Amino acid sequence: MNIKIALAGNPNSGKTTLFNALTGSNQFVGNWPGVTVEKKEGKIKGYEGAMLIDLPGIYSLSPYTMEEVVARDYLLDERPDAILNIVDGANLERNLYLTTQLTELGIPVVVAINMMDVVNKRGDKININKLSSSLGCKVVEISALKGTGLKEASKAAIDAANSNENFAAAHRFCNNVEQYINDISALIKNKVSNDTLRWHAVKLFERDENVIEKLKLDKTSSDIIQKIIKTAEEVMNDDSESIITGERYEYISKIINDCYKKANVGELTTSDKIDKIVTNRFLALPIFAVVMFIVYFISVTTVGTWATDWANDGVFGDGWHLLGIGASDYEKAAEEYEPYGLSLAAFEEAMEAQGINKNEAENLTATAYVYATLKKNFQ
Ligand code: BGO
Repeated sequence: MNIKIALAGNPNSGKTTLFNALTGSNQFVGNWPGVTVEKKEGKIKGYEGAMLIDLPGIYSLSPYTMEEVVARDYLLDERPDAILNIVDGANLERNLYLTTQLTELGIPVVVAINMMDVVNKRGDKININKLSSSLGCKVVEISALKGTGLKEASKAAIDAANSNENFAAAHRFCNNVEQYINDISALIKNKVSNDTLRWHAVKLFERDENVIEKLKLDKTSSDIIQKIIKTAEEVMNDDSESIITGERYEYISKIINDCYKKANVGELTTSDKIDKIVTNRFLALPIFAVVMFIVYFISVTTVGTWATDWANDGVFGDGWHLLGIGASDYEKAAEEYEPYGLSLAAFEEAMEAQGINKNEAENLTATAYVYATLKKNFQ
């Protein structure tokens, strides 16, 4: 049994932690072809022949970043047997955007809701069964950090990879958009595999340049697709990409309403409470001014003065004294030199009174200098 499972998820969703936990030390690190994006593969522990491929962390399957292009090219061209989609349960709404796109690829998807330790600590509840039926795929709860639910996640991914059933997304756009997608699908059905038909149709509707370039459609089909998109944009009063994005978020927000129950609905977190005060339209500027004054005050008095004095006198002046260490030696030596310093100052004062330039005095011998001083005094 040789199966390939792609691990996909948002940056910071815990993908690396999960990858390391599932593969242990069975890892191979390289680069994705032609780009400097790191590629990691590893054998899943306990499943000989099951390879986990760590895709770059991405927020969507758009063609805007190198990571997104690498991930979607892999999913479309290599066709892994399953996708293990790691989702940050503490930020479910944002993370599910990618999930809505992954489920359109015709590849079996298993969603692993990570950070369940954080979700449980907050007292929030996720209805896994409802979420699973809304997304149309298996959903498991895990904590990659604590190591909980990992066996269930890897088993679910292996089962999905071995299932020979066709995988189809549960999500449907509104009737109008579905009609436009179906019309585009009819035009390209001979150009792409049945599995990826819906994904390609959605991408063409969004005017995805990479897909347009790859499919190399004839002029008639391209013109018809452009007409479909223009009609959609006129009817729905928005550009086609925003129409799809808006529809996805509407679907996600319905899922969140149905499946996610917050423990402290309406209660503000500490961070929210602070935000409410410091971003208040009347208080924000005075608070900013007070903070800036405090920063200025501290930097020119107290801490600032201590630091400057220590740097000037300690580091660059009298010698290196850290927290007084070595200071007593310095003070003893300074005491010994003090009479010489005072004598020198008195001597220089006398020279000045006699109109003798200090620079000239350095060129005179002591006798000559004393003679010159006396002579001046008695003339
Ligand atoms: C730091 N639970 C909790 N609580 N945290 C988790 C879990 C989980 O189940 N899974 C992952 N994390 P990555 P990507 C960190 O690194 O795997 C944490 O980008 C820190 N680091 O430990 O790197 C994980 O690969 C200092 O946290 O994610 C990591 O997807 C303070 O989520 C972070 C706090 O995991 C991202 C956290 C110096």
